[in-house]
This record gives sequence, structure tokens and C-alpha cells, in this order.
Amino acid sequence: MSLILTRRRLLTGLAVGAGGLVAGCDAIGNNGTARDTLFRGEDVHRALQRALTDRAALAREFRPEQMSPYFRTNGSRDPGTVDYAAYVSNGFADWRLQVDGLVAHPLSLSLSQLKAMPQRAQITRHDCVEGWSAIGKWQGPRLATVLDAAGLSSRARYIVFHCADRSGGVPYYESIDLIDAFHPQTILAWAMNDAPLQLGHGAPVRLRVERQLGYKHAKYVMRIEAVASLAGIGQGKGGFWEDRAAYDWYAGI
Ligand SMILES: Nc1nc2c(c(=O)[nH]1)N[C@H]1C(S)=C(S)[C@@H](COP(=O)(O)O)O[C@H]1N2
Ligand SMILES: [Mo]
Repeated sequence: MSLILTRRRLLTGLAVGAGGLVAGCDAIGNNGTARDTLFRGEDVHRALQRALTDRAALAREFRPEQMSPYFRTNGSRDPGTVDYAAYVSNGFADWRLQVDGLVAHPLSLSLSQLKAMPQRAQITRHDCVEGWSAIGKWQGPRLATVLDAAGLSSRARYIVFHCADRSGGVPYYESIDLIDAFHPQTILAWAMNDAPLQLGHGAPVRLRVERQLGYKHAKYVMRIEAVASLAGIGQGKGGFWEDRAAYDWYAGI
């Protein structure tokens, strides 16, 4: 085998491996259709960046005095349904977070149960694709803790977040791979700036996935689903904006 072919196979294998898919380099290298399918909806350079970046590295954390005095809200600011108004009116006592899909033990977690889990707090910068940033403090259990409690199946490749809000009638959702799902800074935040999350920021619980842009940080999370494939969820591109506006599925910063 020539050196060039070896390098090409190595790169292809890396890119595929980072996508969370288990496949031999040969299987991919010899199968153009499979490779086209794998890269569909995602720019090849993005896939390579994802493969060659240290995905385990931490996002920068800031000091309390660096926190933004004002942190704007963006996108949905209230799911606006009768059901949601009822949750809000009794302080989310009846709200439950469903954890299901490819898990051994589906969970239905109350807000108090999430607050009773080991917590992580971090002061990070939120970067919106529209061009604004803000530094805030976030606290909640790691997503890893919740997924471990549910017993993630070895067939799971992506974690999908189904949200309570709709935009133009379409439910908001997002998804991440298992590298980000188990990243130490990926948390289910119920507190922001040392206070319960405000409705505009996604109360009672929103995702923080600190190595990615703002639209990946799903607010109003109702259900967390472990899946083997993103096909069949929404339009199949892994998120509300990915489906509707061709935003990158991997929005690494
Ligand atoms: N459920 C839901 N999550 C969402 C959105 C939304 O409209 N609905 N907007 C996204 C975008 S584009 C950004 S920048 C952040 C904004 O979070 P914030 O309102 O706390 O600033 O939430 C993200 N998560
Ligand atoms: Mo955003």
C-alpha cells in the first residue's frame, strides 16, 4: 500500500471515528456511498476539524468578576403553552424530565432529583452564531451522571434534546454526540448566575455544551433520547436550525 493511500485512509478513518461511528477504515475507504452518506449535511472540513481538534479539552472558564452584567435572551423566551404555564405556576413541581431511547432504565426525573445529584458549576462564555457573546455562571448535574443512571446502551451514538417550545409550529430540538455528552462541562443547568434559571433562559432546565455555539444549548428540555441515528428525528439533520437553515450540526468553537 502506498504512503498516500495509507494517509488518506487514516484521515478518513479519523473523521469517521470522531463522528461516533464504529467502522473499519477499509469498509469506509472502499465504499463511496457510505462515505457520502456519513458526510451529508456536514462540511468535510468541519468533519476534519472535529476529528483533529482535542474534543476533550475544556472550554475557558472565567472569574466571577468577569461575568456579564447583562445576559440577553434569544430565540424562544417562553414555550407559551397552557401546559407550560401550569408548570411555571407551581414552580415546576409537576415537571418531569424524561430520559429514554437506547437506555436500560428509562427515567422520569423531578427538578429536586436533578438538584440532589452531584453538581458542577462553571463560568463560561456563550457565543451566539448571530454575533453576540455573554459570560454567565451555570450549575447543574453533568449529563454524564444522568446518562449513567439511565444505563446508556452500547448502541447509542447521539443524545437528542426535545424541547417544550415550537417556532413556526415546529418543535425545537438539538443533538450532540457522545464525546460532548460525556464532556465534563456538559451539564443540565437549572441555575444561572446563582439563581434558578429564568423562564427566558430555558427554565427549569437547559443544556450547556460549552464547546459549541449557542443554538446547541437547548432550553426548556423535556426529554432526553439516546439514539443510534439522527434519521427520522425532525428533518434528520440533528437540530431545529440544522433542519431549517443549514446550520452546522457540529458547531465547535
Ligand atoms: N428550546 C430552545 N432552545 C434554544 C433556543 C430556542 O429558541 N429554543 N435558541 C438557541 C439560541 S440561538 C441561543 S443563542 C441560546 C440563547 O440562550 P439564552 O436565551 O439563555 O441567551 O439558546 C438556544 N437554545
Ligand atoms: Mo444563538
